[in-house]
Amino acid sequence: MKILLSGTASDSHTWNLVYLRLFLEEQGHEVVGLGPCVPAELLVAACLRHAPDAVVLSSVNGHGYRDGLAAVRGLRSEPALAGLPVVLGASSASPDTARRRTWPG
Ligand code: B12
Repeated sequence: MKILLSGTASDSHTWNLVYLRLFLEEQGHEVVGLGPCVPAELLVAACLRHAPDAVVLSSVNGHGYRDGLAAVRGLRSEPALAGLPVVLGASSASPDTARRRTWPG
């Protein structure tokens, strides 16, 4: 499976992305990594360019809800990406962000 891995717009943390990339590659997935601080417009452009099977978003700085909504709204505004599975995970270091969201479902 080709997975596009990305940090969220306001989040500059990087070790989460390094860890997740290694983990996903160990599971046999091809990973396209965009790095941290990725605005929704860049995420959308990268998805159109790379045509991933799924998007994994990582947010640990506490702004995952706001950033995640903006990212998913951006993706859903593109007809070609309207059904693309997205998972957003957050840090377990803070109870506020120890949540996981998936779209759709
Ligand atoms: C190192 C660190 C930094 C470094 C980052 C250096 C770098 N290049 O990455 C520096 C000092 C720059 C930094 C800055 C900030 N940080 Co900081 N940082 C940390 C710290 C100590 C460790 C993070 C880390 O690298 N962990 C190692 C990686 C491997 O683990 P991880 O990030 O937890 O990721 C794992 C899980 O979260 C999970 N996961 C992550 N994403 C996803 C996605 C999916 C789909 C799934 C399934 C799982 C998953 O899997 C990962 C691997 O196990 C944490 C506290 C902590 N102990 O966790 C705070 C922490 C994340 N930081 C925090 C904050 C607030 C900030 C700042 C806003 C501070 C400030 N006032 O400037 C800024 C952020 C600026 C920004 N724009 O984002 C808070 C976030 C609070 C919150 N979530 O509500 C934390 C939790 C500290 C705290 N307790 O307050 N930080």
